Amino acid sequence: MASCNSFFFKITFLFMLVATTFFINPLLAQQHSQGRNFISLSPNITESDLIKAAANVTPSAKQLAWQRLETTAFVHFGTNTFYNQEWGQGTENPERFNPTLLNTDQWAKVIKEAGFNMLIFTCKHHDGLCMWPSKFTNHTIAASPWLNGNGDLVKQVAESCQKYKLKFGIYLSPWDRHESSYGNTDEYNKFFLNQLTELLTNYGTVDEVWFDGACGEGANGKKQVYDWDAYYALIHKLQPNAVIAVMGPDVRWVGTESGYGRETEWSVVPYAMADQEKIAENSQQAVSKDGFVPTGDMVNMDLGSREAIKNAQSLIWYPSEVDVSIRPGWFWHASENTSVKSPEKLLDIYFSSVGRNSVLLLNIPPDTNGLIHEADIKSLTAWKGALNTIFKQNLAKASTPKSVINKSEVIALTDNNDTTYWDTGNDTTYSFELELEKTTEFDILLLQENICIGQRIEQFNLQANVDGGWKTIIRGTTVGYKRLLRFPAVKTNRIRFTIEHSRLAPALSEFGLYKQLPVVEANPSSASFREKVSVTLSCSEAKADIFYTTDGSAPNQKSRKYKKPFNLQETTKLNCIAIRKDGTSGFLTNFSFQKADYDLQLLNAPDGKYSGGGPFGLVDKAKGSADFADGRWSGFNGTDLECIIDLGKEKELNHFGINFNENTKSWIFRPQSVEFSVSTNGKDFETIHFENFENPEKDSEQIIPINFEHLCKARYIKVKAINFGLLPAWHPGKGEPAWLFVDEITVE
Ligand code: FUL
Repeated sequence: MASCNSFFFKITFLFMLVATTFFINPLLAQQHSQGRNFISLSPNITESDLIKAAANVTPSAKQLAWQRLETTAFVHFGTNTFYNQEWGQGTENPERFNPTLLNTDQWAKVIKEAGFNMLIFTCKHHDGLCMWPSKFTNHTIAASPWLNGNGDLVKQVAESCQKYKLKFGIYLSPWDRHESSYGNTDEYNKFFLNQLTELLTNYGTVDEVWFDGACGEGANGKKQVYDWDAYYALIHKLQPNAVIAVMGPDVRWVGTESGYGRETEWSVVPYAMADQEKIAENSQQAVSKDGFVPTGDMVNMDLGSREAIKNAQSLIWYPSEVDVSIRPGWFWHASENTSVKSPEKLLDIYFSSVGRNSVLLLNIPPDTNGLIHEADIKSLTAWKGALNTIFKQNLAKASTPKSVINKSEVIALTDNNDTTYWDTGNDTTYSFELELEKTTEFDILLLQENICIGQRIEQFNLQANVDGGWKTIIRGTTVGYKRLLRFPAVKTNRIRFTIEHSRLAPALSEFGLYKQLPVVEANPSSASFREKVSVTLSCSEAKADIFYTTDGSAPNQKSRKYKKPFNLQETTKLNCIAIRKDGTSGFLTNFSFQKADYDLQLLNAPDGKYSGGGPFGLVDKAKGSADFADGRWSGFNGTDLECIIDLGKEKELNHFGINFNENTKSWIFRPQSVEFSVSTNGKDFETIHFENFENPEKDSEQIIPINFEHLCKARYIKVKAINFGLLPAWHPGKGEPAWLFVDEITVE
């Protein structure tokens, strides 16, 4: 077993060797005086010396402390909260800022209990209203009714952080849409430095300063040139241990605001990556929903591979931070109370941020009362509970070394200490075998490198001995501070871990095997039915029991236990949970089943991918949402909708309606026309409504509702919507067939 300190000499020596070929840039050496996080390279450097140099770039002490925080919280709160907007104009009236129940202890408590280690507060967003009574402008909360203008919100947040043992960070937007000096470069820089000085001197220790890249026009229409070097120098002087993030030298913006980092994430990158201009250009990219979408420079997929650093003039330790909001927006909006990210989504984000060598910065915005909303707390609590359950016990802990490593190295690898590690020395084979305490099922691999030494692992794999043979379970690239990988569950008592490629000898500090939460699945997972539907439940873990309710309440061990398939005869919200013998449980999962009031015959079936829950989905009273993939919409690819509803008997009717979903970027267009006709015998139909649609001339995303009144008596209603046809000339998919998306036909 080796430790960070005992290795210090080895590393110092290596560094001295490296330093004969490379030299330290004096300016940056000063900026990063606490670690060897910057190396300047000679232009004639050989490839192998370059790799050695890269392997020896290490985090500064403050970068290391920051990385170990793993999860940090953002709190966006200010004028925008009260104006129900994301970006203020700078003209907002401070009178509107009045959070009557504001309680920063509640923020800190919620954030601490959800496992976060730091809180970063938006002291001033782009609108310019300061959340502290700055002496350098009148545009502050002193001009608001909150606490009769005597409040200092930054002070309250800093004190609550101290009380709940959270580190404290500040967000101060350089872009200020209110301040009249903005755009008069020198004058505004002085103003900004004055504000920074207030924040860095009056509120105790500041651990992170978060600068955004936005640099828009000021109130006077001029563009400001920020004096970053002066800002950094001031921070170094007043709060030397604070990391400067995003538009700063210590912490790199991952490149998207989706919550998903790169699979291959290097903390050692060419120094050009720290170029503020490039960060600024890209930091206002559109939010991507599904993962990492690279769009250039800072947001390239590959920032630190051998290829990416090949022509670097200098290398820097510049680790990634993944910022994302728990809601669609950064500020609180009542309309988003129903779109708070689910605990499952937060867990996925955790695996894709912390588990990809990044620190997670999750935004949790308080509401207009000044409190974190219960919807966010509910999701955070379930997420934290899931993390506690999953990572409670390392299943590799009590294993026996079978080759290469010894017992004390197994202990080092499973002691939850990122500085004790498997010292591979000068070996070129980095592979070990372990016999697990017993035959075990696992589906998560956790790896950590001792980054005090550098980031070195380039490729690895995990194998399991199954049925007497070795089977590769998972292969990955970088590890860095922490890497988490999920894979289909495997059952074995023998595993082999191999580092296939590494820059110099790797220093693996943690190796863990874990099990994901049990998941309940329903077949069908949703349906619209006429008489009844038979539902089969299954669980990803054979030994866990499934409990369910049909009355909307949350199931627990006292609820009905699933034994065999059952029928549902009414519209039902089926809530399920899997509970293990030890009492730990998976997430609550819900499935919905809708009973349709009428028979419906579809003359033309929708596409299998968008069947809308079956034909009855069109009349099941469950309207499709704005999300065309929510399972409720029936999608017709190039074809028309034509259906006949049978009410069972003749009825007096007066209201009819139908909704279309238009999402032209996804090739979904409104119909050319829609026609309703009625009949008493199912043969002779009379048209009661016909409507043509204008062609869209640009991209559009909307639900198009058609409603009309017509008094009549009928048993059968025929609805026909003619597909848009081929995509128009302005569309990237021009000439291809359009989709027609329909949900909920109403007849009353
Ligand atoms: C962005 C800002 O424009 C957003 O409003 C938010 O503060 C986010 C964290 O950074 O660039």
